Amino acid sequence: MSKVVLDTRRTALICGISGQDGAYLARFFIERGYNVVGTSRDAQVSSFSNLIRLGIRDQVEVVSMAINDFRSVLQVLSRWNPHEIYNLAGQSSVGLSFEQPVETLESVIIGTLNPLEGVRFLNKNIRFYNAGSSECFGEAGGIPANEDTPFRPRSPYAVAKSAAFWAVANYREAYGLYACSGILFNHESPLRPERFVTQKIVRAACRIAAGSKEQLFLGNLEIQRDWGWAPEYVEAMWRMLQEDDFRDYVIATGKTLPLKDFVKDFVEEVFNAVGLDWRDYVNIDPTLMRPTDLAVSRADPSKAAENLRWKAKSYMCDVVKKLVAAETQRLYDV
Ligand code: GDR
Repeated sequence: MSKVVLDTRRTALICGISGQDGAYLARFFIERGYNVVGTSRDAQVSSFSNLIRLGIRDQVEVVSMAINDFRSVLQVLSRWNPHEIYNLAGQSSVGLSFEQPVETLESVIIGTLNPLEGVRFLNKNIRFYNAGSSECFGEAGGIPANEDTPFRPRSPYAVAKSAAFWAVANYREAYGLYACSGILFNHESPLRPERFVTQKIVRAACRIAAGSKEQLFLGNLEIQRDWGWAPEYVEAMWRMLQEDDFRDYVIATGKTLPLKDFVKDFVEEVFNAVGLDWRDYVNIDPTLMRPTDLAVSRADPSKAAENLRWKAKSYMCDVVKKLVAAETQRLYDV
């Protein structure tokens, strides 16, 4: 007689598992014994290269879900009945949002409302994490932004993320949902595509060091960012959902220095790490500049340290070292 084995593990549903954060979050949960279900718009054609790179593809159940289609969201929630949902889906490039504003607003705003509605409709005890963004703060005048800093979004992406943030806050207040947003500052890893500036710089510098004759074209170098290490940041997401008091948190290193941490400093660190002088290879291409950009992005993550007991361990220099080491290894492996 066959025995029915009940799976008593907690189930985490990761919406948007193909991206950098989805992959690291999946690995974090697997290490903690969770049952991990990940969604992608069409799971049959997705390559899930990030899950493969982390060696966890076969430990994750992947399912198709179009997050901007309520029926699709409802079906997945009913079928898998997750304890925790992490909404990391939606268009995530600020630069691309200027070219695709409608897709950005739809995928982020409708893509947040649909799972919120699904939770409200099916099971209000499901805990819901939403990926917020430091872009919502806009230009905060050089003052480190915290949870009380007003939003002044300056891109279609930031407008969308701000609306999604307030939708989450409203569902928490109006319907008592266990829902919150992490307002994450930039967090990097080798899993990022070259669309983002850190991997664009690292991959080009490593190729040049390996003999490529190319030049690197960048937009605005006079931009300051708070750069952290993505694998550390996914733990903060999880910690937020383990709290009884549901609230939103700024997640960042908080360590930007007034005269450091600009794109040009990042470029210099990377080229130094591979033994090259960046001035010989980097050119400015004005077409890569955004119609509006944030010159300075500084964070005050002290609430996360206090309440979540979470602190970033890697700062910009550590991030550069790890990215260069990973890319050098990758080039060596291929
Ligand atoms: P960002 O990341 O917009 O901060 O959003 P990105 O790496 O795209 O840009 C960082 C800064 O570098 C400047 N820059 C360039 N950017 C790109 N992509 N390519 C270039 O050639 C280039 N040259 C200069 C940009 O103008 C920008 O100021 C990231 C994303 O992960 C979001 O999803 C997330 O919400 C925020 O971080 C916090």
